[in-house]
Amino acid sequence: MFNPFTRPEIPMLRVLDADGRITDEERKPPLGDEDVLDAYKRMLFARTADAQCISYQRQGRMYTYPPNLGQEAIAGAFGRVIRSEDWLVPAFRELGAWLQKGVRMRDIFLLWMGVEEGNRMSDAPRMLPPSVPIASQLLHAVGIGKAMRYRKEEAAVFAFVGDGGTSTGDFHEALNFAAVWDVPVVFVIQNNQYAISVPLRMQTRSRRLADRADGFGIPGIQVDGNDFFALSTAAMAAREYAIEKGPVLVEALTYRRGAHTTSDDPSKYRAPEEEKIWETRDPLRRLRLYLESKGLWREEDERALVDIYKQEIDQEFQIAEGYPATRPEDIFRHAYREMPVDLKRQQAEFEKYLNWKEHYQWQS
Ligand SMILES: Cc1ncc(C[n+]2csc(CCOP(=O)(O)OP(=O)(O)O)c2C)c(N)n1
Repeated sequence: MFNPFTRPEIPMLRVLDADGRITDEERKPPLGDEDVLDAYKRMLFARTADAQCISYQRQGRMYTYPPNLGQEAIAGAFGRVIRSEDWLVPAFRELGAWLQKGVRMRDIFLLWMGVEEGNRMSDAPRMLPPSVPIASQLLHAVGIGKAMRYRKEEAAVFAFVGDGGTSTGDFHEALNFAAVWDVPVVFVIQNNQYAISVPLRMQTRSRRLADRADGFGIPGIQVDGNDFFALSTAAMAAREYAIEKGPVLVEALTYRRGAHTTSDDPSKYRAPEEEKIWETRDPLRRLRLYLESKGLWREEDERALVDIYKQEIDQEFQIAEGYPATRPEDIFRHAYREMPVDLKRQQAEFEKYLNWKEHYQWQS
């Protein structure tokens, strides 16, 4: 019997297999060997910086950090495509894209040290600060896109969100109005399959998050989020489409190999077998195997470069550590030019509490 409710399965975009072999020559992005090598090095830098961040946090020198391990190809590929005239609207787990936009490591350290200046990202024009309230940034992205259309700018907005973020009202409101206004926004979902401890299957019945695009009347695609080549092809096409026509949704299917943040322990909610499977699909490993097979990269190159990167990153960390520490009143600054009465009251109360705490600690 005819079943009107069945829909065909649309394959995920993939170009590079887990062993670093090209499986779809036609969809390979137009990048030369030098470009691919450069992209790999940038991803390697991001991975090295990521590991250093976790180490600094563990030494008590940084408050918190959200690891990127396993997701670097997404930021690596999109970061290459995002131009200086484009806007980058981040969530908080796209380190490689921030770096390619021009953010300095010292600002990233300041950010996670709780120093407000880190949020300014002064070396990265057209980038918003990271957004901890998940998916709220998508509304800002749509507003920026509308302004760009109004000013007839030939550029795009790249807005990132996690799979958990797609369960929010903000996600739906943003995509709906993006579609209605034809704004030039590329929405990138980093589907790492977990929102902290909540797996995707407990958040949605959608087969693929990319399918959500249909409901908004915009194109959507699911891409292998550990495949630098497929991601690059999708990113280039998405930018072009967004500028010419309107918003697009890219779901990059990946896996967060590390913890949600340095305050999380994934062994409480994930099986080691699952983690092992995704280790074999690691995005850097895949691209490295590709480069090695072409004689463009050797293990010695990697070791030497990681040593250089570590030193570079450490120098930046020392600069960040040299900044004056955050003062309690900084928490209340930066949001308003004239602080409203209720916030002033909160600040006074907080100062009273700190005085009390200091006195109490001295006594005990
Ligand atoms: C509006 C809002 N609700 C809840 C939280 C608490 N929270 C922080 S991260 C997170 C999960 C985010 O998951 P996802 O969007 O998949 O991104 P990921 O952390 O996996 O990169 C939640 C619920 C928050 N930051 N903001």
